[in-house]
Amino acid sequence: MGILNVTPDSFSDGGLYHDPRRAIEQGLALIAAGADLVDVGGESTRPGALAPGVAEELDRVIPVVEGLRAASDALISVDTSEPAVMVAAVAAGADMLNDVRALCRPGALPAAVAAGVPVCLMHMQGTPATMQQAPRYADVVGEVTAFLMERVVACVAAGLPRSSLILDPGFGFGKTLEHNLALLQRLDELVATGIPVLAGLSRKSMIRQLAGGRDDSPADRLGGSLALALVARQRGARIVRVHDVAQTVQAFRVMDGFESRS
Ligand code: 7PM
Repeated sequence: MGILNVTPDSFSDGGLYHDPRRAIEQGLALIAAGADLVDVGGESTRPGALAPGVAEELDRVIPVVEGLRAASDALISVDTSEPAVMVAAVAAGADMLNDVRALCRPGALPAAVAAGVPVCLMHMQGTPATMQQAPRYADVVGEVTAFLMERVVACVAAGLPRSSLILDPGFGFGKTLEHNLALLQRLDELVATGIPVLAGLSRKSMIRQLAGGRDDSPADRLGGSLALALVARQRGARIVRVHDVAQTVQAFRVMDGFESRS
């Protein structure tokens, strides 16, 4: 899954939203680089970010979904928590929804049912504004898994088939380094639910923390992003959400070529 941010303040490739044509070109470049799906996001969930209004989010996202749909058959995912954006995005041709709030917002669950597409449910502790202030868990893997399975039950009860759900532990969303490491180390426990798992680790701060704590910029985290994408895939993730599609595809092909010859 290639990341296509259409926010003015995204931490690693902001500014594209000013011109939907540039965002569409960037999305097509991700597909050309080997992405099976493109995740279009109009709300920055950066720690401390302010949420855009619904009209603003629609304005950022919908023209890009329409443009990509007109130019490509690749799968289009839309990263949103807003019911109106979910409905409009699918009407514009999106194939999937990705909600960092796991359809918890009022109206989101019925909107996703009406949209009739697969949904990625992500775990987050707190809200983007405050989530990194003091993340706390007694048992992070148990609590994240329990939350996601509660959401699965709610989704199935509301009419979303279990076979259309994807689970994501939400790396960096209200988690310390220790929490992120436990979730990745034990990703197999989430995979064991039988529901496909998505992992988003690309350019996240745990890379800087693991690489020795040097201050860097997110775009300098390619090596670490590739390392974590390989680990997530080895632990059973079916989808990895990444900025650097060509490099990730190459890393996966090299790993597959190696494994098939050993
Ligand atoms: C600043 C900090 C900007 C973090 C953007 C982010 C995920 C996601 C995001 C994820 C799923 C990023 C995040 N992360 N959706 N949306 N899983 N399903 O690094 O990990 O792109 S936004």
